[in-house]
Amino acid sequence: MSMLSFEKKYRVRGGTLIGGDLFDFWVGPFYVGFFGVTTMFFTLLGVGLILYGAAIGPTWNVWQINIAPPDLSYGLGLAPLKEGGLWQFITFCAIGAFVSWALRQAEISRKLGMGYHVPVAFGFAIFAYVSLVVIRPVLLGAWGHGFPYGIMSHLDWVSNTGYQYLHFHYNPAHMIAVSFFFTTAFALALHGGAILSATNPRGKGGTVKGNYHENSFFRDSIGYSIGSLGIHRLGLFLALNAGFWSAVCIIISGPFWTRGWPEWWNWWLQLPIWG
Ligand code: 07D
Ligand code: 07D
Ligand code: U10
Repeated sequence: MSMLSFEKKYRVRGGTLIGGDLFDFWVGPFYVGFFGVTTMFFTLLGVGLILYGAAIGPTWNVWQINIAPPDLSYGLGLAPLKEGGLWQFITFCAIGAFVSWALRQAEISRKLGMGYHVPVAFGFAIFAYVSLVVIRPVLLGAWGHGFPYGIMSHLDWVSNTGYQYLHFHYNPAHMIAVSFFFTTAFALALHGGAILSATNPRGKGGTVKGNYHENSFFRDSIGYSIGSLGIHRLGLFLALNAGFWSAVCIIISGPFWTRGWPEWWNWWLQLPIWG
């Protein structure tokens, strides 16, 4: 919850990208701003359309609700509402809401005189989503290649799409993305462990340790410490790469490689060095 007693001095006017003073205020703990209003607008409209889609669908079971993209035969055209048009409308609202959210983060960063690292990072997540529902479908020539909106149905899509390429684990960009996801979790565990172990000394009355001890721990154990700012740079780098290579792995599947992914590795067998 917000701590208004000392947060007041951080609630400064200005720094808005658009709208001047018009929406430059807070509601409870939330900064509003022009992009807060557009976030709310797209979110309410999008959620309303999902509820409408559920209402005209066969089930209210939250796991089974499904709003499917249009049939491939509609290509890149607009489909009637009940035949995928809803999905198209919801996709538009989702992108509107996500981009508004990133711009609201940028306005808050400006107000606080901070860098744009957080909105840039969220931009990578938006890129991954857009790669699934806009970039790849456009490259393949039909909105029907987007994933359906539903908790279980989107899992079916991932599985089906994966098996279309026989064995998705052989997709080299998928390998890079997966390795970055694993490394991100590993780095976060090391960092969480290092900070907590330094601030929670063993035994009652022990002194809280800091930077030097954290550095020494990693020098003693692996011969090198990346440092306390460095680990945050590395964390951001790893996480952004996880999202980036995910987007790459799905964009290349279909538009740039149509056969099974295991076959891609034939280049290795065809190297001239095998004689
Ligand atoms: C913990 C932050 C909180 C966010 C949460 C998600 C909704 C959806 C909508 C009923 C880490 C809120 C959920 C608003 C409700 C309707 C219509 C973030 C945290 C708690 N997936 N996915 C999940 C989304 C894709 C995949 C869970 C979204 C791709 C697999 C949740 C998107 C592919 C598995 C969910 C998206 C894919 C999941 C938990 C968008 C490849 C699971 C998510 C907008 C990326 C896991 C039943 C989580 C699961 C899961 C949401 C896209 C694969 C429902 C919003 C198409 C393999 N996904 N997903 O914790 O249990 O994220 O599924 O792109 O196993 Mg998914
Ligand atoms: C897209 C989410 C963006 C979210 C946004 C925000 C809200 C608001 C509100 C909570 C990208 C949404 C916010 C809605 C919520 C409130 C209040 C994130 C996105 C903008 N795979 N695979 C990946 C692994 C297999 C396949 C990525 C592992 C099988 C396909 C990642 C394994 C086959 C696709 C990954 C494995 C297969 C992927 C997902 C193991 C199936 C994709 C992460 C151990 C038979 C997808 C861009 C991601 C992709 C993807 C990991 C197995 C198929 C690298 C670890 C072999 C078809 N897989 N996979 O992208 O790249 O996050 O999407 O087996 O399309 Mg895979
Ligand atoms: C980090 C860190 C660090 C910290 C940290 C953290 C990273 C340095 C110092 C942060 C980390 C944590 C707290 C840990 C937990 C976090 C996670 C596990 C990540 C996942 C997070 C969640 C699941 C929570 C998600 C919650 C969200 C997104 C909040 C939801 C909020 C809303 C729905 C409201 C958003 C507000 C908006 C958009 C603007 C304000 C608007 C209002 C208040 C509503 C009023 C509306 C208006 C005035 C506009 C009206 C709208 C109009 C007119 C349109 C209407 C149109 C129609 C058509 C109807 O590194 O260490 O510690 O803590």
